[in-house]
Amino acid sequence: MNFKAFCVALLCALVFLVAPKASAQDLMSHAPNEAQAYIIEPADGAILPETFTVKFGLSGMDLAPAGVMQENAGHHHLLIDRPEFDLATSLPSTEQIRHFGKAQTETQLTLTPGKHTLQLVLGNYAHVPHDNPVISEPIQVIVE
Ligand SMILES: [Cu+2]
Repeated sequence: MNFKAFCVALLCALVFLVAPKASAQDLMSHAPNEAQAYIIEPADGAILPETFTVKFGLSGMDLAPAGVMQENAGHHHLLIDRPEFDLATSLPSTEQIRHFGKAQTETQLTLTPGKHTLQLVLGNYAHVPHDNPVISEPIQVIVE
């Protein structure tokens, strides 16, 4: 390694060491009190085929794709069968926590027959729920 490369490597190491680590708190966004997420479709208690459409509603805020830092905005996450999650950090992407990071307003969902619970939670550009969490009422559906 020549001297210049050594200096660059040393500088990189220093920057890495002293750079403040972003905490979840820093990544949180504020949501207005009147903001509401809600499931437009299906209706609570609906009896559905295995594949059905879920339509997402949002009022008092705007939709923005993941990665786009915009005030009073976020993207939907569909919670299936009440997964546990932390309101103070980025939502993981799992079978039970589906991200709609392109700011989609609906999806086609396929679930196994039986009772299922659906709920929406808005996340900001970094997939973190807002500090005034925007969470819909859960609905229950029966898949036949
Ligand atoms: Cu997300």
